Amino acid sequence: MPPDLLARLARIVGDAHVLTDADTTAGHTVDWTGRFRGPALAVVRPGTTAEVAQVVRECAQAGVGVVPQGGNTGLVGGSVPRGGEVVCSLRRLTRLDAVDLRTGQVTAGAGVTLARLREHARAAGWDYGVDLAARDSATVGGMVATNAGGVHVLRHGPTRRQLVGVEAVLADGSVVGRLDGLEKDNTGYDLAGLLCGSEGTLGVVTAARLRLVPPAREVVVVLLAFDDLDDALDAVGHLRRDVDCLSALELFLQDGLDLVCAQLGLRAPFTGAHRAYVLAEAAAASDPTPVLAGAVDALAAVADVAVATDPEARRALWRYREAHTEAVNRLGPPHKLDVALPAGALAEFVTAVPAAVETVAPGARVWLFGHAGDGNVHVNVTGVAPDDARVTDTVLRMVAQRRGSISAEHGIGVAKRAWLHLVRSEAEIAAYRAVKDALDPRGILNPGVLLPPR
Ligand code: FAD
Ligand code: 2HG
Ligand code: ZN
Repeated sequence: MPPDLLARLARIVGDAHVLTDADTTAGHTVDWTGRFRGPALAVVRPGTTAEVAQVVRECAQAGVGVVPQGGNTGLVGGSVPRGGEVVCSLRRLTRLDAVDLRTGQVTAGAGVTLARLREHARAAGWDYGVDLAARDSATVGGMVATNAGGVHVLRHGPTRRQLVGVEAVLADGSVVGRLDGLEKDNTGYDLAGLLCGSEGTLGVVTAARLRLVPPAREVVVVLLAFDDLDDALDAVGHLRRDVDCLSALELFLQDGLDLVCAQLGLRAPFTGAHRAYVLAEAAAASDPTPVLAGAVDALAAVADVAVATDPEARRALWRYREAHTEAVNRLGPPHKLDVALPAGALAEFVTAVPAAVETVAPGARVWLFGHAGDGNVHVNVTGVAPDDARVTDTVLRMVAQRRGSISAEHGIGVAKRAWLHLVRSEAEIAAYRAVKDALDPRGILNPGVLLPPR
């Protein structure tokens, strides 16, 4: 590394935006879970796309890796340094243009948080189709880079579906991308689609042109208790069929609910204990309560029901589900295995995982919850050392045997890169390598993420 790299970076972004001391870099060098951490050469905070381009160019010339970082809420270890890279924090890219009322699109800088984006869209009479519990910190750049899913995938799809265009800085410092908002433009390769989900390994996202959705004016949430997991998953199918305005279908289990209530001091929603809970949300222009209530009445085997229509009561029901991540983290850094299963294998997988984990990590605790409507289960395991690979190996092999996905929505990061071969062929991994080598031949961008180092 040239000795004057930090001075060169400071000339680009200003001294105040090159952080090197442990106190100010601490929040950038350890991930949200506390499981992944590493030293950074510096944390650099560019304020414009041009500054990002110069920072990347300088680092490339110096042969120093760049770890793009947004809100640092990623859960697979991809947003923190591993060995003295420059962390490029995009949080100062907070451009948020006026909503285009004719197209229902908006251009947002990479550092705009999800909460601010949704508030901005709503103020203009629209909404944004992706929502997730890390909304106050997760950024547009991070959500594009991970193709973030969240609770409304069932209705609006993941981030990729909201994307009209992306502006990004490539590994050589060149700026590519289109923010012109053309809904139809079949000209060449889909660079925005390629950058989406690339986890900072192909380019640094600096802005995105996003498609908005009509706002949900009337919303109702129900929490359904079941004493049998198959009954709960059958209910998921029936609700999908009978409620055309469903916007979320989530799943959690009794031990997770107990943990959330204990850790956050919440009262349990029902007096009795149950095997599984399905949270269903319906949203429409006119009150969806009758259609959702009718569909719930037609369900067999519902053990208990809570209904919420006003915003505070809805938030209270959502809290039982959304607070799982926070509650689990309070037990110590978890292993997070975000997986998807074919519908027919979901119940059997959920039932089999705890015993399988017990065989390789006796005494470890398994917490299962997720987006039932998408076949997406979050397997969280606590009580295992951060670098113990046995649990990951066991669970991901179970997923692969059942023809599921080892990364439903969080990405591969460093946490799962060693298991990519379970679900991607040699030819597919070689194609990923070829794309990476073509766009980043020196391996500058997020080295070690997604593909194992050579
Ligand atoms: P970071 O954590 O900073 O980065 C994530 C990855 O993207 C890293 O690889 C990083 O290098 C890369 N990156 C970040 N910014 C850029 C950029 N501008 N250009 C290029 N690469 C970049 N995820 C879901 O999909 N669904 C959920 O429901 C969900 N719920 C969550 C709930 C909680 C409580 C928490 C803590 C996390 C949750 N997540 C969820 C994970 C996380 O919030 C998402 O992955 C989110 O998209 C990350 O955004 P971020 O800005 O924090 O990115
Ligand atoms: C969620 O759905 C997030 O709540 C986080 O994707 C999942 O904590 C997790 O494992
Ligand atoms: Zn999730």
